[in-house]
Amino acid sequence: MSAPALRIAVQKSGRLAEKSLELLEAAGFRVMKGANDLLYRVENAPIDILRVRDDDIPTFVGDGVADFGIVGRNVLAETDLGARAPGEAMALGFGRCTLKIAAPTGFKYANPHSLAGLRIATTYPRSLKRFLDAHGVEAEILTMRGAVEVAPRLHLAQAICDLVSTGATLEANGLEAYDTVLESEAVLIRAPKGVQPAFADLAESMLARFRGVSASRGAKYIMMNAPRARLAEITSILPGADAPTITPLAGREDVLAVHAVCQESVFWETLERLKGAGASAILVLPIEKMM
Ligand code: PRT
Ligand code: ZN
Repeated sequence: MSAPALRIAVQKSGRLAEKSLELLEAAGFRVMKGANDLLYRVENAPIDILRVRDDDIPTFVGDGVADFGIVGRNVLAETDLGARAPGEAMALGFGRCTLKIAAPTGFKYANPHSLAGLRIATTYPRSLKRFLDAHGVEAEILTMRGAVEVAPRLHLAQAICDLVSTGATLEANGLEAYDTVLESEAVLIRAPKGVQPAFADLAESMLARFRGVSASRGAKYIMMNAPRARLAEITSILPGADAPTITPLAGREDVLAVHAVCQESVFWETLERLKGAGASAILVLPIEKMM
């Protein structure tokens, strides 16, 4: 028997596997990739990482076999666990994709009612059914295990409902995307009855660190000198910054130093606009940690 630990279920191999371990590492948990393929340990905290098929993660968490799980929102939405359904604790910002309605190019799609009476192939029958019901559309759902994108060409269905990220798969199959059924990304899910009491504090700290990792990913620290007279204009250009720090510069009455955390991307255009507004010595720095 292993020592008690907080248990997190992650995908063993696939699109989310590596990024899930990277998140734990970025949060300061040193993952030991031991001989046991199904279970990794964390060296510096009592955390066990269960490595499983992504489809099994909601059930593991729902049943309390794991306290947390990292899985695509699309998989969580498709699992029907009733009262045992895990809750989404936080969105993690990777594994982004969209569950879309698609049909052969040239299909006259106006709105969901264009699907009435048709047959739609998908590996996401529950999510599709919810979408159709929400729009009061009656259509036949053909559940497949994979290769949904070939269904129209084989005359198995007139439309499909599938995950799209770059759109290359749709294009290669002569299909075009229309309505969005679900916006997905990797999410942290937690057991409905809460974590094991002995690990409640550890769980809280892990969540706070994950939030910090997610927040710091796109964020930048920006510093510049700004003419006092144009301060309002300059701070209004800063993307996603609340309350910048403004400090005087030694021996300069007319110029101030402006420091701010920008939550959104800082583009070259932003820097050009700042310069245009009189800012100088502009520095943009990555942020490693944030809490
Ligand atoms: O073995 P296991 O069951 O664990 O893995 P899996 O094969 O079921 O899942 P995997 O590893 O393929 O995907 C895991 C999760 O990654 C999914 O549940 C999504 O949340 C997320 N994700 C992000 C994607 C995509 N992007 C994606 N593009 N999952 C699948 N796709 C497929 C899509 O189904 C389609 O066939 O990629 C194709 C489309 O990609 P584009 O780039 O051509 O549009
Ligand atoms: Zn799967």
